[in-house]
Amino acid sequence: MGHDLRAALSISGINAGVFPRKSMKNITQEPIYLHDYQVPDYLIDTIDLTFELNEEYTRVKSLLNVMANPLATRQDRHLILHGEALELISIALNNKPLNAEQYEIKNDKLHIFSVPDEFTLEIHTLIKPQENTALSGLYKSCGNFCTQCEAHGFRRMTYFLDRPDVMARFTTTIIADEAKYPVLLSNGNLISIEKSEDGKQRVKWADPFKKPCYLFALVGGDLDSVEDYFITQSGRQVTLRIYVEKGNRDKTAHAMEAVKKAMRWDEEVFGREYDLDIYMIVAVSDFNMGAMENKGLNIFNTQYILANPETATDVDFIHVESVIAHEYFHNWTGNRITCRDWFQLSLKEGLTIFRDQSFTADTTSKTVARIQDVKDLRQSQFPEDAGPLAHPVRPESVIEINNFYTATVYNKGAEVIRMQQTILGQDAFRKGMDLYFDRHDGQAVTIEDFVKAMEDASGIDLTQFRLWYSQAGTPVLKIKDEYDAKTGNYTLHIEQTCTETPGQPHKKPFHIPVKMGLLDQQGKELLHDLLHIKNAKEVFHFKNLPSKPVPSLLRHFSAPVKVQYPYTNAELQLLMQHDTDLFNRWEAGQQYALNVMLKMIQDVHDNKPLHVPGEYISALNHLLLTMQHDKWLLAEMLMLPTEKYIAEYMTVVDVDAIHHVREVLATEIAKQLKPHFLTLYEEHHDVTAPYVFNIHEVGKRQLKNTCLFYLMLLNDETIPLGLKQFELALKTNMTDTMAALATLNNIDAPERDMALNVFYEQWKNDPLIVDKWFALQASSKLPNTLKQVKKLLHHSAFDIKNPNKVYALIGSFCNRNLHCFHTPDGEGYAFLKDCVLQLDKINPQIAARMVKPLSEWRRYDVGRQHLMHEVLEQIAQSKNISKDVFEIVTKSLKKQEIIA
Ligand code: B3K
Ligand code: ZN
Repeated sequence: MGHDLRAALSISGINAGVFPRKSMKNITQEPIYLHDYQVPDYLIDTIDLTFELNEEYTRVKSLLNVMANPLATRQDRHLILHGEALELISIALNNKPLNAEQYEIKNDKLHIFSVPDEFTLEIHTLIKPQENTALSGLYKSCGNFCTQCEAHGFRRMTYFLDRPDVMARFTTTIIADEAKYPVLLSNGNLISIEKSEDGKQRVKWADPFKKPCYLFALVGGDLDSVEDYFITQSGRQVTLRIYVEKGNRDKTAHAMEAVKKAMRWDEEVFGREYDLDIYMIVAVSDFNMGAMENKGLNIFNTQYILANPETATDVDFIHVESVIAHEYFHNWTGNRITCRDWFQLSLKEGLTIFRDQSFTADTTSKTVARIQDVKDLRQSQFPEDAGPLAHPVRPESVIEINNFYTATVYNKGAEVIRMQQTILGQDAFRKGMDLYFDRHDGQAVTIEDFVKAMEDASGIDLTQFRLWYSQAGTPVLKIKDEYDAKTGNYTLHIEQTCTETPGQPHKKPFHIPVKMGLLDQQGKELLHDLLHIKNAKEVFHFKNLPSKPVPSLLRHFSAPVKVQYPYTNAELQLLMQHDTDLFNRWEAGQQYALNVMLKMIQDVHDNKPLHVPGEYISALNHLLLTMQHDKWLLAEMLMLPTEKYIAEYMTVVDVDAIHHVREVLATEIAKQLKPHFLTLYEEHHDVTAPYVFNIHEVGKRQLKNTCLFYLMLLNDETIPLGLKQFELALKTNMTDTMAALATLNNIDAPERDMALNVFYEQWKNDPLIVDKWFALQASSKLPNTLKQVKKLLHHSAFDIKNPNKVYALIGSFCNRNLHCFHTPDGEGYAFLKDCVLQLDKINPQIAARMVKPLSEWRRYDVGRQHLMHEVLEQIAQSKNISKDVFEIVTKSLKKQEIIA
């Protein structure tokens, strides 16, 4: 969800004569440090904004009530405000215009000299939203004005103290041509609407809650809307309104239900009620991330609002719900209580991810939701933690804060909250949350304040636990055991280690909560427990066990660590079938598949013939016969670990061997279990049933489509099956359409092109579906995929200024298509370099995100290392690269040795 612009690059198209272009000299590529934090010298009590929206320029008037901060330590009397790419028209202090000697603009800062203790400041600026391609600050999307202020977008509209610990009360007046922009929105409650004879409309909003400027939002456009209401637990009626671009009203029902579901859940589970009279969501097509939690006026990427059976898949439906829940939950964890500084980002993001994960677990499938959390963490956070961009959940230094909206801050941050819940227990954790809300409502606070509330509410000492916030890297637990048949004593030896990460060569032991259980050889649970690992080495004794047990370790993934325990295949099979912890059943299956594939990769390296063990196929066979009561989980258990996850287990990533072996194994599974897959497919494929979104139906569809995936690997008489599903579902059921098309996408046959063309013709007017079409082609395993991707860059539907299109086409290829991206000739790397350099001039945030796959260069063979290193160097040496890209690239290159 994820996901502003930095200073130095010129904002494309801004008139160099009027708007100052910055020279390289002004770029501050120096890091800022957490330990340098100081309270603001001045506070802003109120801000009264007026936006006059025009086609050529937007005029912003800002009236501030400023006062010296009694807690500040600085002695001089200068007020320093942030501002970027602004044309300053005038400044007046206590109603008197300032002359040129009284202020100075330098390095994106406005210095006002010798100010009094309390004063008003009126600032007029001009901006050009229509030319803002960085999508930070005020910009235009499909003709409508909208904003994105987190982290540093507000300073691109007016001069202000753009830091989260400066919280002000906002009133906003928007003036615009009523015919063009009938909808004018901002935070808080609507105060007045005035219409004038010149066709202009003047709308005033006031937000009663103090907030940092990153939570400011403004929308001006011609939008459709749907309205509903919610009665809160205390009986207040809240108006709910979702605004969408014209013609999309029929795709908002699911989102509206999700809002109500999230509101109810937060009341029931955390006792948190909504606080304004209206809650508005606006969905826009051009957005850098998933969505933004602006107070009372969330702005969303259309991707996370628009959904109906014809246009959205099961996974889209689930994402809409969880992103809506996430942004809504921010109202308490982020808005009412915000971050003191951006180093504390995980205070709101880790906590809010934890809250949305808990919501999804409660409202869908607890096990599948957890599987998804863990897959996300392993796919994106583990590699980050193991590479040159590794940073603690609370980073200590940052060049560009927008580079820190990472899987570590978000997903590992959520795991750190989850571990506190596990250590304290549900009840004490809830008391800790209540205390946190009571103590800090209306404040900008730190991660330390959060942990302290947890400690105070529970009486549990979290001193050692705090290391999870300051030490980077994924800890590894090496676990060994022994059983004494004479005494019945069983012993677990657990050793924790954590490898070096940038700036942190040595790690102290973490406090790791390990949920575990012991099963007997028949699969019966003997006991379960929560072990606290606090030292580098720990020993746990279990008495009176009748026979050597099988340990079920790290149940429900109770800590973000890697476990190494020498399971036999028979033990893994036992866990797959009997573990009372359903997450660990899945985990055992993944471990089993991984063992099989790693052995096969070794065989490839040793030039030995590949062999798929019969017991593994039998284990899957057994699943198919016994797990049908939980179809969604069964579907998950039938899926092999991704190529990226397998790569995590290799010292030198061999992309070709990984790809080959995974294909061989999947095809063998398909061959041997074909009759089962066919039967299950037929049983669950009901073409006449209308699409319904509930967990039962999702489970059925996921299972059926997993069967289809395997059957289509057989490349034989099953192809018509996929084609038929594609044709029947095309206009009514996007889940089934995409599942079928995804299988055809990897087959080098005329049916593939035909289906892709039919799909495009059917859906070419729906941009989100065209994104699916781009993403699919970029994910194809076929050897000409890069050529195809390059061709698609010139397709009329592709637009490099639209982040969704960039993610779909370039992102899918470079991030997810390991096999095709890493061809040994380095063509994929050169392609990515060209894209990054082009994107950096348009939207540095997106460019910095795209360049990340190259940071993992040390993981590959010497040939690929050289090629990846070379393109990183070329990017680093390109003229005028943004601070965003600069930070990622220089950190990636830092240790320049090539590891053979
Ligand atoms: N808080 C925003 C992220 C803003 C990213 C700025 N580069 C979305 C979210 O996490 O809810
Ligand atoms: Zn968030």
